[in-house]
Amino acid sequence: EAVLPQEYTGLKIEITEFAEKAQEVFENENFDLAGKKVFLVAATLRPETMYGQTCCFVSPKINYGLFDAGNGNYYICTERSFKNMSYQKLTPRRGDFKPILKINGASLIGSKIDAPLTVFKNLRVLPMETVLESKGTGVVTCVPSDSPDDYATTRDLHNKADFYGINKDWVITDILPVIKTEKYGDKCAEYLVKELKINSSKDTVPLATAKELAYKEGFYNGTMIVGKYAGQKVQDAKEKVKKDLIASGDAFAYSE
Ligand code: A2H
Repeated sequence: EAVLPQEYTGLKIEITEFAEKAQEVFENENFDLAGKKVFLVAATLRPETMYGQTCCFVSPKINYGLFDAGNGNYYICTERSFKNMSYQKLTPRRGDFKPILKINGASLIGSKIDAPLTVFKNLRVLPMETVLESKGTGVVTCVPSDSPDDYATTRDLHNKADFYGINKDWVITDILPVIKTEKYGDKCAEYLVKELKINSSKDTVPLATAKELAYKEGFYNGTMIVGKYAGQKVQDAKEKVKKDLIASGDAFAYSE
């Protein structure tokens, strides 16, 4: 466990059409969506990769909260993370972290979303079994170019859509190259998953190795190949993209 606080980018991913099960939850709880904007808040350490988002992951095992974030905005995230936000001046009232309602990750799957910066269209909420409730917001945005976990999960979802209870068409399998390194090319996650012969999103030990290698190589030796900072070092672009996302109201800095 890290001793220093970790600063995440909390990315606001708008839900534009809720899955039927989620709509039922809202109806039963008398929560009227009219005039409201609801966001899944994904916690990421790699804001510079957001151009390549292909879906947003929630855990079917986690009970999320729906929280009033002020100004007609509502967040879906773990209660634990909204509590932290409430002590970081990121919510309307310090120490107020009571959810309006609780909603299981499973009922959100299939919802349509709009994620900032991504070049892909028609993104969906999809399941990821390895999302931890104890870290970040419990919501993970999927970037298969640079995250071995995201790449392996996407591959599993596509190959076993029925098993996961999802529609195969919801899984975007295209990968946008975002960062280039000498060592791993321009899709480092795919490269490392193949190199380390990782067969499944549940191969936690080699996936941790792949994650470490991808992170270090990308950060120290990577060059951006898309977006406003194309041609710049990842080390320089990272903070700039984060600042831009915060300035446009699409994200906020969140620590834990
Ligand atoms: B990262 P750390 Cl492109 N459970 O964002 C499991 N994983 C979680 C999580 C949770 N509750 N909350 C966040 N994460 C993921 C992008 C990314 C990430 C890329 C490459 C590597 C990478 C797109 N997914 O993470 O344990 C989120 O995925 C590898 C470091 O706090 C978040 O950043 O170090 C990262 O793990 C935070 O992990």
